[in-house]
Amino acid sequence: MISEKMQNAFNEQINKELYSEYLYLAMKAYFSELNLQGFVNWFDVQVQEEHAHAMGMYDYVIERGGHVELLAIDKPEVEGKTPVEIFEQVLRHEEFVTSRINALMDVADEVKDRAALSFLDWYLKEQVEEEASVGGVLATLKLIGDDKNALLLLDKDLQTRVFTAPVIG
Ligand code: OFO
Repeated sequence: MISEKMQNAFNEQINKELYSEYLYLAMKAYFSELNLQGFVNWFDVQVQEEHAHAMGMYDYVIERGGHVELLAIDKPEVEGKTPVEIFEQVLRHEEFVTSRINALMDVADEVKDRAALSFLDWYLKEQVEEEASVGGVLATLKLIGDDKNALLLLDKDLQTRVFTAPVIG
C-alpha cells in the first residue's frame, strides 16, 4: 500500500497535470482567435496528453490502495502576447513540471517506494521529450520572426500532430 506522504505528493502532481491541461486549453483559445488551426491542433494534442498524465497518476494512486483527492485548479494566465512569448511560457511551464516530477521522485526515494520510482521513470522521460518538442517549436518561431508566410508554413506543419494515448508506467 502507498504511504500517506507519497499519496499526497501524487495528489498534488495530479493537480499540476490538470492545471497544465487547463493552461494549454487557454492557449488553444488564443490561437483559435488568430485562426492558426495548426497551433490549435498542437495545443489540442497537448491538452489530451496532460489529461492522460493526470489520469495515469490518478489510476496509480487507486491501484496502490491510496485515496485520490482532487485539489482546486488555479486560473490559468496566458502571459504572452505573441506566439514566441506563448511558447516561452510553455517551455518555462514544462521545466517547472520537470522539477515537480523530480521532487516527486525525491519523496519516493525518501519513503523508499521503489515501485513509485519505477512508475515515475516514464514521466521523467516524457518531460525530456516535451521540453525538446516545445523547444523545437520555439526555435522555429524565433527563426520565423515577422515572416507571416513562414508562420503559416509552420502552422501547416503543426496540423499533422496526432494524439496517441500513452501507455504509462
Ligand atoms: Fe504533463 O507533461 Fe507537460 O506538463
